[in-house]
Amino acid sequence: MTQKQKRAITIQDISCVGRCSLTVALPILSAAGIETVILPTAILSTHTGGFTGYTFRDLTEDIDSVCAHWQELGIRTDALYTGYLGSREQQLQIARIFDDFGEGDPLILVDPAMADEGRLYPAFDTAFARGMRGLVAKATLTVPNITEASFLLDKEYPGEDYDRAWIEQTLRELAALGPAQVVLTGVSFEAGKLGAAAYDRISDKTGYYFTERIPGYYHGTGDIYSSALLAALLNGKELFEAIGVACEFTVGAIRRTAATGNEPRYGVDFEHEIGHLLSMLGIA
Ligand code: PXL
Repeated sequence: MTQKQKRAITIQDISCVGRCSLTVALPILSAAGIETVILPTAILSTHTGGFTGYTFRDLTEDIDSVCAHWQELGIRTDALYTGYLGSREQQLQIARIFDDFGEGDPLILVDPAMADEGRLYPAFDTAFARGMRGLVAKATLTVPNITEASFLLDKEYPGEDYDRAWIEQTLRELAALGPAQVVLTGVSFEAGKLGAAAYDRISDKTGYYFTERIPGYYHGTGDIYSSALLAALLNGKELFEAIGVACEFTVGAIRRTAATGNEPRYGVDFEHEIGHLLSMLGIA
């Protein structure tokens, strides 16, 4: 018998140009066979990294009524997935949505998309970063980069100056905030290699996956990573395998973009990697 199709609700902004947040989550999850319900939190002409003059329409006022309608319809979900959010108020709203759609114990993935390279994104302040901790506390899985982990834990950002012990301690501290599973992205212990570290609190296991490091800063790759990770988990991969699938997919998209010389602020060519993702998931 064919399995019942999985459903995910993803809550993030629409950056119309720049391949991040919903414009990557929706195609990646859909291609992986997951019915993807979207809850846009804001509409921007572009994302906020590397562009100036972008428009921003906040959709906070619409969120509660959209969810009320879904509740009337009895919508249930296998996963809730949040990324870039517009405001502190949205963090509180979304914490309530996690409760409202909590029936059946869905996987709750909170990607605390708010910072990179030691700095918060332009729209955010430390109150927002502190608020993100409250949302992470309600997650079953969180996927921060090292900068985000530092903000979540009020630790000094280590730059490149960390070791295995620091990573494993940080994974445990993040899990102690609430989520049983944690994936840290952007981890590197040797020149030319970059990857992810994962921790599962229930089994007390840690795992790593590394690929080639392609020099440069590419926008939206955190969102691509989290979306592919969720696609892998909802297709039955266990955490330590899923981190590798997401790494290979993301680096493949970066490699293609680096080869063309396209401007990194427009995001990476994940579209041509979708076939690769589906073959890694064994569904094409
Ligand atoms: O997660 C990346 C992202 C998503 N959405 C918006 C952003 C960014 C990163 O800068 O600005 C609006």
